[in-house]
Amino acid sequence: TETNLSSNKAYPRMLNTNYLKAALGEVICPPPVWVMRQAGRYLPEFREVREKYDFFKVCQTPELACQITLQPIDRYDGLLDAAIIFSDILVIPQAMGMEVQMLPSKGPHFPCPLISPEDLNKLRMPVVKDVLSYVFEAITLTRHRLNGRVPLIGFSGAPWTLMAYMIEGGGSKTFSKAKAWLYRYPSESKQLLAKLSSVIADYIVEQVLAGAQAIQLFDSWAGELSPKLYKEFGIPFLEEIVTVFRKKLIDAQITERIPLTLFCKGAHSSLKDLSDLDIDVLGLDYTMEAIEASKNITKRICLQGNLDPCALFAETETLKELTNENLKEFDSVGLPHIVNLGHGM
Ligand code: 1CP
Repeated sequence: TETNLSSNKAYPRMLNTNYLKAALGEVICPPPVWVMRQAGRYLPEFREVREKYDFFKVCQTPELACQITLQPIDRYDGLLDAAIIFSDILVIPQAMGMEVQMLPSKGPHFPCPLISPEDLNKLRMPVVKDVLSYVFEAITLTRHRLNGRVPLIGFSGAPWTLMAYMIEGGGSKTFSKAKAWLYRYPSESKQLLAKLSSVIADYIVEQVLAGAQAIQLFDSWAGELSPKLYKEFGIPFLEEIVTVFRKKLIDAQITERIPLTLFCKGAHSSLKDLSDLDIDVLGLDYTMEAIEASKNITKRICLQGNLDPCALFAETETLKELTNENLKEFDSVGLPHIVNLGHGM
């Protein structure tokens, strides 16, 4: 049977469904490959577009976002098994009314981060379908332009990671401001996480309705929390998102199983709890071992990952060896595997 939305006449027929098959539980040989941040600064054609336009201007212009999404698919024609829509996790704080700038060589910057719980009153609950319509338009356009070559992945940041940016105002070494909220204002923190979860659930449902064939949630700063904090402030909100996502898809009469990936960087102690959620793929970061991870999880699920991105700096021969070792390790586990790096390129 054809996997996923391919029965929808509006979209081109899928020519490569290896990513979707693996995500939904099949062992594919050789395993499908894609790369987190595959459309990014390592590509000269990406840097050329970025010289002309502001980062968020690119995100907000469907034609440009589509063009960049296709860059690695065209350059590595036939070698990648999935595309990921070009955007950023920080479009959600923007949609909730916060200003976010992308500073050259510094990364994201919030001029007015959340400082105390009173600031929660400044956040608005957006009508996701309207405020983030540019993302959905980019997805629909890209789904058509991909012409069935590979499936299109949509994504969102996870609640804790987005909360961390909204309070820190950018990247951080210690995340002490965001973690201080969890200790000092636990109930207000949960209010914020619940608001984010509701927006995120709507956001990923709309991405699927716009043509995304799989979804990945990035909890990039999961590993900054103690296992106890992550169990209290991370996992329950992921569970809420997954439950609402599945329910809303049924309500929208999407009957195909839409593969959902959780990439919770550094969440070693929580792999079991994460695998218990109604998800399909668990992303492993480069500090995790497939064999060790497989011992922790309680049901058959696909594993994604996890070569260290910095291994790309090795000599070519060494990189080949490291890649082969990584493939062998996942192979020995016997679960379906999607090859990827253990964090963004
Ligand atoms: O200056 C530039 O040209 C921007 C570099 C860049 C790119 C290419 C940023 C800034 N974001 C992106 C795109 C992006 N971000 C994608 C697109 C799809 C892909 O090809 O993978 C995705 C999925 C993201 C997700 C994202 N943004 C995450 C989660 C993944 C991860 O890396 O952990 C995070 C944490 C962000 C925030 C962000 N955006 C950009 C930067 C440099 C950062 C990280 C900054 C920090 O370390 O705090």
